[in-house]
Amino acid sequence: LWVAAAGSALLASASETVDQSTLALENAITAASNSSLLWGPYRPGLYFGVRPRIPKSLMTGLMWANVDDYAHFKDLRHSAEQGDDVRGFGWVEYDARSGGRQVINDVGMSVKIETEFVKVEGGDKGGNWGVRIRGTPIEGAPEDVRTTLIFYTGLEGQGQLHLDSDLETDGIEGTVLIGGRTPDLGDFKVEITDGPKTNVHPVINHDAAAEKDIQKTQYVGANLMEDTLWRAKDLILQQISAAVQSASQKYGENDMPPPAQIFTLPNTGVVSGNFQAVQKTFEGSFEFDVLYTSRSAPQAMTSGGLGERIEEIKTAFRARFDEVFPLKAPFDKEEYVSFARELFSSLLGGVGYFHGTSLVDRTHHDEDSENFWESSLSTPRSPQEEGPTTLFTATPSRCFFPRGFYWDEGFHLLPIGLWDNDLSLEIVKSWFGLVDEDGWVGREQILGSEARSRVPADFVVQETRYANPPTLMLAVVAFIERLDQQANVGSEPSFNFQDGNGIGLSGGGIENEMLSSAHIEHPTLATTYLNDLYPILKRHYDWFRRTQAGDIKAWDREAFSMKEGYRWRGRTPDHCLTSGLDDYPRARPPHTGELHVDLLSWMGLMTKTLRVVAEKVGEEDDVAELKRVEEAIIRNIDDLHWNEEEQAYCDATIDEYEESVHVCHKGYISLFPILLGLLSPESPHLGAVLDLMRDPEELWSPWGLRSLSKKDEYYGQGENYWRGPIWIPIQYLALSSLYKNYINTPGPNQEKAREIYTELRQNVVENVFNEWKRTGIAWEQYDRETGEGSRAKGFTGWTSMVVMIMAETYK
Ligand code: 6A9
Repeated sequence: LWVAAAGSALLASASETVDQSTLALENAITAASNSSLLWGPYRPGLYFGVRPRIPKSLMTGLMWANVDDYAHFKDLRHSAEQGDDVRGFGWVEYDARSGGRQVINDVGMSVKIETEFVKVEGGDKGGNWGVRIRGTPIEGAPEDVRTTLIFYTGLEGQGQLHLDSDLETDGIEGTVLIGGRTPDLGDFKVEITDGPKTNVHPVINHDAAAEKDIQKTQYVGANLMEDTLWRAKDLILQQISAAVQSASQKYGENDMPPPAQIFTLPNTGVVSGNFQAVQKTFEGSFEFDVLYTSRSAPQAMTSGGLGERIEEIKTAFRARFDEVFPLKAPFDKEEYVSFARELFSSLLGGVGYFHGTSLVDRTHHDEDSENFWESSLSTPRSPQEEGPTTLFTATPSRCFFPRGFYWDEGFHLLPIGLWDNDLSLEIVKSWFGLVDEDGWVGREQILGSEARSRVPADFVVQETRYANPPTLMLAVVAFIERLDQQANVGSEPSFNFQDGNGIGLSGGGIENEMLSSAHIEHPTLATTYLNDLYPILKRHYDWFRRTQAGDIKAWDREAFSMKEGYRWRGRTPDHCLTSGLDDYPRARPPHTGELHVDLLSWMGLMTKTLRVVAEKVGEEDDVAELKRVEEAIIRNIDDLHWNEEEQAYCDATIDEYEESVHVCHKGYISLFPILLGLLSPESPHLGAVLDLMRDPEELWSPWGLRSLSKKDEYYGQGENYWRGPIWIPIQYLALSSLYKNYINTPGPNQEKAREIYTELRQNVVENVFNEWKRTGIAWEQYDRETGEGSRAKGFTGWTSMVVMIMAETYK
């Protein structure tokens, strides 16, 4: 049943298929293949889609629809969409190395779908995997609800697929087998079983039934052109509408066969095409398996093995979760535990692997001349297609923004790094692999046509002068802290590198345990990793300092600290998307003499991080220079941005009399020196900033800190995205910094800090939890006056950081 060896063209060496553009820190395919991270549900924009971390290879996906009537099929589920009538979906237990369980409460289709995904090591091609797909009528739906499901495999790049139907496994007919081979995966087979005998297939009494046996399976095969595989749903809808049309011609509207009969694939097509779809239709509850076996694996993936493995994973996941995130009172009760597990699993299950070209504008709009923002708004963009590149990353929201965002990622990596340090390093490496020769990396990674299809045209082009907060520094710091902790304690090591490859250029340093116990067995390899990272980190840092530099000549300050003032590029009168805080009010109109307090703070964090890495890799000269910059930044936070009258940190600009003035819109940006731990506990300004946080007329609400003060003229105005709503990553930064820097340092503000910490933690967790209970999901933000979840649904990106807040595992 294995596909016979193909011609030598198919056996091209693996390296030929690697993108030349991403060689910097990108894994070689062989390394990826050897690792336990090769396979995964790495198409997080789909409800379920497994692919390997190989640019062009095997892609799989799942679709389903209710077939009790003719109306539902057009909404055939495939990519997760914000508008779908789904009451929550996501992984409830998930580990990137072994697998887990996802639940999709599909109210619209009257069915709860579960996907239980497992991986089994073995052989030298990344091992086997399997998924059990289970359906149960949702509460209130009839027990005999009819559901049709389509599982497909498709090949991008070289290789072949071949379908064989009507086979028997374990004495049950109806198994379909797709055999295949690619240069990287070798030979493999994918079995789609018919599941246990308890499954019921609809019995069709209509005359048309005789023509087609829908008792077991249908299928269709095709040869798809390059880069069309991601439109698999269109192809299926096309097939089905042809079937509906021919039925209506034959039987007329009044004698149409039932939908379960009509909405079926034709059992024809190219059985050796690069796209093979298999369909099953059930009545009531059902389950069946998809089993992928690599020929190089010592044993085949079986339904029995899959079932056992699922149970093991569940038990191991729970035990490990309690260890990594020991939830602290009052959040240690059972209902909070399942909430926390689900949020974290969904974050981890949202990790994807992306490949494709990007649209980049390198023309450098002049933002250093007067009225620049008027001209840059009117100048047409001149995007070039670049790449292709690849990215391994978590995603903010699977149903709305299923792609990589630079500043979201640093937040994602904090919980992920606690769970699986090596995985977090793979992701960091992947992002730094995108840093270009100048040191720039695009804020939003929209790679390939599938990703592009989900983004409005205005947002697609990335500009090489535009930045975004360098949060990946947080992940690097967390890694170094784990390293140090291990060295100091000398107890149970806290993470792991294997087989001498390090995690650097050669890749392959990924452990192969079932659940990665986060420990280092070879600390020397950690140094290799940092050695590889350092030059890129430095290039990236230099890019920030060069391109986001502020013009501070209007500020009469002492020479030493003069240079350290910064300005986000990419401003318009109402927006500063590059800051991440989109419509947060800034100077009006934009000015070349503006200085942004949040950016100066980020530069402080970045400088400090680079300095710590420089110390680790022994770059003595850099250490000395970075220390000086760090001190200058800390001094300038006060010198340039503290406003005595307002008792707050503020942005600055140049007014119409060419005078330097502060622009004070109190809110998140006023907190940045505290959020990033740059304000000493002895600072004379600490008390005022804490008061601003705690004042219900300003930032304090019973659900968390508001993004903008209630007293600000822009509060709740306009688009109202960052003008009041409550955002979880900022709550995390505030809590983390209070906890680490201020509540344990004796002084006049210690009590205040402690009080804020305790209440804020309680408020934030309670609200995200209550909203999850009420709506079934995590939200992008929470209303400033009611606490209600709003904007993007299923936002299990940085909102999932509440898990760390519950466990008080601040990094
Ligand atoms: C819109 C619409 C189907 C906006 O979480 C990602 C980012 C954050 O980095 C940023 O701080 N979000 C925040 O202000 C979402 C950005 C989405 C932009 C693209 C596409 C999809 O239409």
